[in-house]
Amino acid sequence: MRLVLVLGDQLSENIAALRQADRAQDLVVMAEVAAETQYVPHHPKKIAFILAAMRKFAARLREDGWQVAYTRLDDPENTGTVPGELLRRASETGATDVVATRPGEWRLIEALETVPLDLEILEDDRFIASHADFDRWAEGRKQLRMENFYREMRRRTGLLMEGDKPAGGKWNFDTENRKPASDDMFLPRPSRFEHDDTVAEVLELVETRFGGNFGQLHPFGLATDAAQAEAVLEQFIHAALPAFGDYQDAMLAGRPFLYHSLMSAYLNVGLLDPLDVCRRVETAWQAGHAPLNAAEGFIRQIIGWREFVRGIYFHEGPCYVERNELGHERDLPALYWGAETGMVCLREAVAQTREEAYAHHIQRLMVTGNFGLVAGIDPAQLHEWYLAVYADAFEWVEAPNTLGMSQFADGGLFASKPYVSSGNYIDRMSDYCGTCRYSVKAKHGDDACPFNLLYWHFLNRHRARFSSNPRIATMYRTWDRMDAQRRQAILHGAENFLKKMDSGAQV
Ligand code: FAD
Ligand code: DLZ
Ligand code: SF4
Repeated sequence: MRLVLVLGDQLSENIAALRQADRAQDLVVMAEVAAETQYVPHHPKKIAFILAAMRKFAARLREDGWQVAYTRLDDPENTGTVPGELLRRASETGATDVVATRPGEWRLIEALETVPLDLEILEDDRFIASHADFDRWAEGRKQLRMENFYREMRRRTGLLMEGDKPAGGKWNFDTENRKPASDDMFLPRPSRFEHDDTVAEVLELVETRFGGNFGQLHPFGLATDAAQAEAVLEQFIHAALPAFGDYQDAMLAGRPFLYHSLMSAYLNVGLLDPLDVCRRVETAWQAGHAPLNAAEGFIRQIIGWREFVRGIYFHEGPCYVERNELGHERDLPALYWGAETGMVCLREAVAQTREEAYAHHIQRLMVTGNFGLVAGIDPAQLHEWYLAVYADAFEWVEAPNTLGMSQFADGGLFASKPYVSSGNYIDRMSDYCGTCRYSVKAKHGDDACPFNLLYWHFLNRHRARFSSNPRIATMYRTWDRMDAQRRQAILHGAENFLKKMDSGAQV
């Protein structure tokens, strides 16, 4: 008999370890453990989602004839860690061999490697590019750019290809995907699921144990099994995909989901298969149900960005998460944990994160991420925040997005410029600024939008690094052309704002 480890984000019947196992003889080990539920203060919705999905997956495996040793969080014998549970099951059964699928975090890979059992770790092949594929692609390249990698993935999968040419004659339709939304638009309602007995039981457990963590547990309507996740996919293709491309970057107060797919959490834990999802989206385009800019934009996020950031995470190794090339050391301000703020964009992004354990990409990148970068917040603290608060957050995908794409903490390994902006960008893409206590039009002075001040403060303090970057050199020329008094007023305003925020006062 062998032990077959299945982790909380490996909930696919097709996962490598299960494919290699023998259902007549082997024992599947699944465990809810303190170490995984506490390594960051996860949002209660995220914990409930994962534990409920684990319990339902274990039940399904049993129905399919597998033997499953399942540890519940409140099991008195629970050792509290994944390696501990493997050792406990080994001593109960006399098994010495373990087969596992490679975890998505170095932390857990390293912990597993210390287990004194005969452990075979298989590659997680739910991804299109293996680690070797990515390393081969990256080798010898001066710059690691998603766009080049994405084209290879298009060729490899044949998605949206006409022979060896991209469908529609272009690889990327991003320039068509930047429409701001208006609040009288018809928006699809996201699927919400009734609580079955498993979900109800898990919600009680999570309420008791993790009710004090940042985040609202109720109302809870996430999908917790493959059939429900499939319903989310169907609903997305039917109702949201046609407008997905156009409004991908838009933000509206009180409308957290817009035309986004809400699929990241389901993809990341294994309830949906990424290639299957992309093929279904391609079919919708072929059938004339969605325009090419929507289908291409969506498929690029999955076979492009998702695969690419995973490649980066494993290519760079465990120390990636410690990088801080810009030397940012400011503590994460309390507003990220819901302290009152007059900045409507941040208040909205944080409030919906607290309610939904979800924010869409532009909110993560251009609101909470942008603020972190221009304010000089310690990227390690931001990394921990993003890892904790989103239901889809696992280090392989969260860390490169936070440290690399959003915070430039890896020195621009794959981002060609830092994602910083003044308030103008947020104003163009959202309806936030109209009700804000700050004025997005004011460039300095007490009422000036903090992004307008901090944007220049950032460029000024990192001049040596960025002034020769062709993608932002023009901004330095604009700065240099401003009269000295105005520059002084902006920098002074930014310093005052940061001082106030650091003192704990409301900003
Ligand atoms: P949609 O907008 O509908 O996009 C479709 C799918 O494409 C997503 O479900 C996701 O699987 C994939 N995708 C899109 N963008 C990315 C990306 N940049 N990297 C990887 N996959 C992508 N995504 C996570 O899955 N987990 C994270 O922990 C995470 N942390 C992030 C942190 C920061 C600072 C930033 C800027 C982005 C982060 N992202 C993360 C990427 C992206 O924001 C989310 O995947 C997306 O918002 C999820 O919502 P959705 O499913 O509605 O996506
Ligand atoms: C995120 C998470 C949580 C909250 N709880 C568990 C758990 O109790 N048991 C488990 O096997 N996995 C859990 N996970 C997912 C793991 O943290 C995830 O497998 C690793 O971070 C690797 O990606
Ligand atoms: Fe955000 Fe500035 Fe707009 Fe206020 S004015 S919502 S702080 S961008």
